[in-house]
Amino acid sequence: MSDAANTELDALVIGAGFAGLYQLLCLRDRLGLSVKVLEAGGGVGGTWYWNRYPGARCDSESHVYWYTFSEELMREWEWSERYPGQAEIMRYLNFVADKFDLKRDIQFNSRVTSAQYHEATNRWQVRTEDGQTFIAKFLVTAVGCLSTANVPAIPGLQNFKGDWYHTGQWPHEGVDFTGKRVGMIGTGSTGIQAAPVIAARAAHLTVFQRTANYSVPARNVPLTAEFKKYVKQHAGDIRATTHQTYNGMGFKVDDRKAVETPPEERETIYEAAWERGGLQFRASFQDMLVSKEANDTAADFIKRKIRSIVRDPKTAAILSDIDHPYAAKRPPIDTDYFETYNRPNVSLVDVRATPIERFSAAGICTSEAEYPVDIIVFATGFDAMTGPLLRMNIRGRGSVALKDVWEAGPRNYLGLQIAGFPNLFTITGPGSPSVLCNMPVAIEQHADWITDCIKFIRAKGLERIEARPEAVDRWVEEVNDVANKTLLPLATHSWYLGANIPGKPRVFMPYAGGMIRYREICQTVAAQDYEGFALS
Ligand code: N01
Repeated sequence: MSDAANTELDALVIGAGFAGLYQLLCLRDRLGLSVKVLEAGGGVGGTWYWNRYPGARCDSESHVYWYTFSEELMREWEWSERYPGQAEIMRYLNFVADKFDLKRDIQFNSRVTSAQYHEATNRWQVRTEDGQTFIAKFLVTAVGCLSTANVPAIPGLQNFKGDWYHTGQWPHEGVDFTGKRVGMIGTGSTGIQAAPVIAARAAHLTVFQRTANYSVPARNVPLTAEFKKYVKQHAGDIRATTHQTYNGMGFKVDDRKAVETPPEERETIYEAAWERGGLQFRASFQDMLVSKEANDTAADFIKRKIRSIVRDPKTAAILSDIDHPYAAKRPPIDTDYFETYNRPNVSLVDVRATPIERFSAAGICTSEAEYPVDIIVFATGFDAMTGPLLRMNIRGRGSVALKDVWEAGPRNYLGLQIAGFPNLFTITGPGSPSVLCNMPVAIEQHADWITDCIKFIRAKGLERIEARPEAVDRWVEEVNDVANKTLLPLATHSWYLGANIPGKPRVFMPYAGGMIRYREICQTVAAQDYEGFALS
């Protein structure tokens, strides 16, 4: 611990996105702790700081994609569109950080490279890339679930003479596609958002699709003055609704069942949901994510829509040849995605049939052909959920490495604490609803729970909290049980299962029991003096 900048704190938070900002506010302003946030980026924003790719926009509607801890803040801020775009979210998070004077306690451009728990002192020692060391009693990771970019290890990228970019590490100055031949790999939520915008500027866009994907129109629009007024007047009601819905959204899942609804009526319901647009499509029927028969009706509807939009039958067949249940992978929403394939400057390559084998100096080579391009866009996703935690080299009691403890997959209690890692809290970690929930709702619940927990520890004159191994076993079982009651594990190549990263253990990572159930469990645990945790 001999480094120059050896700062001792009550709490250290890693990450200055939605989670880190609110956790800082809670611990500093409500508990009066000395707190610092270390952030790898040059500003606040987290995922939105890095994901500046063309078309980047949230899929939660703006009136629920924000903090709700302050009704004053909810009345002060005004969103301009149905879904907030990346730039507007950045303005919002900067507005919040400035309003609550948060930036003075955030150290930017500081990537954490190790975090080590010292038993003798009951302190965490955290190091940054530039060699600084920080000492803190409590360590909170607010590193996001989708912040470790996955650039697939396809040979030859170093030989490629053009430029390449991963969407999750997009240059701040932007990329000029004018007159360029662009090859984009990946058709997840990101690729589906980026393709129409790139196609509108590039000379030619070739999309390389491995797994065909569903998408429903977002139907983004500017918000009317009337709706903005409604949001201001009903800030409290909107907050209450997001606490009463399965996934923290502003809409409820309908009570009716697809399998019990006559086909013509079902078609009318899907048609209306398609026209309304957005993630609400999956709320059309309550059995959509638990019954394959019900899900097939939604899948069939969307596949027919794809075939009716895309004019070239061969392209339409490749796009609609979808092998997993609807919404078993994260369901994208889009603006003119399938319509983009009707443009003369867009083509699709099926890399399931003809895999990408290597990059050449000129472009992308599949088993069948070489596609010369000037720019390659990797919309290839992330080492999700565990990736951002494991890359920080976290070591707990006895210097045991988190990567060894999680060798067979993540194991923790409530998604919040790991046995053997005292006083370490993970916001939206694996085993929490996180990515299956509207993120700010999940984040506020976690940060509030952690704040109450630390308050309790201090009030009782305690020093340490640590998940008990038996509580971890119980929680892992609960996470598996609730996932197995749904169709979610059936998308065997999904990042929810870690299947997008070669060699990663296949474990269903998020908690699929819903935010309401999760919140209740966390409340009960706290009310029972933190049952399942060892306090000392
Ligand atoms: O990443 P993904 P993403 N060769 O992992 C393909 C959130 N998000 O960045 O399916 C060829 O979903 C891969 O193919 P396959 C949201 O939670 C939200 O799009 O593995 N292809 C897939 O098509 C989302 O789910 C918003 O076969 C390869 C794609 O790359 C999450 O972020 C917007 C390949 C990756 O899709 C991640 O989305 C954007 C290879 N070697 C993102 N490797 C909104 O709020 C990967 N692929 C709207």
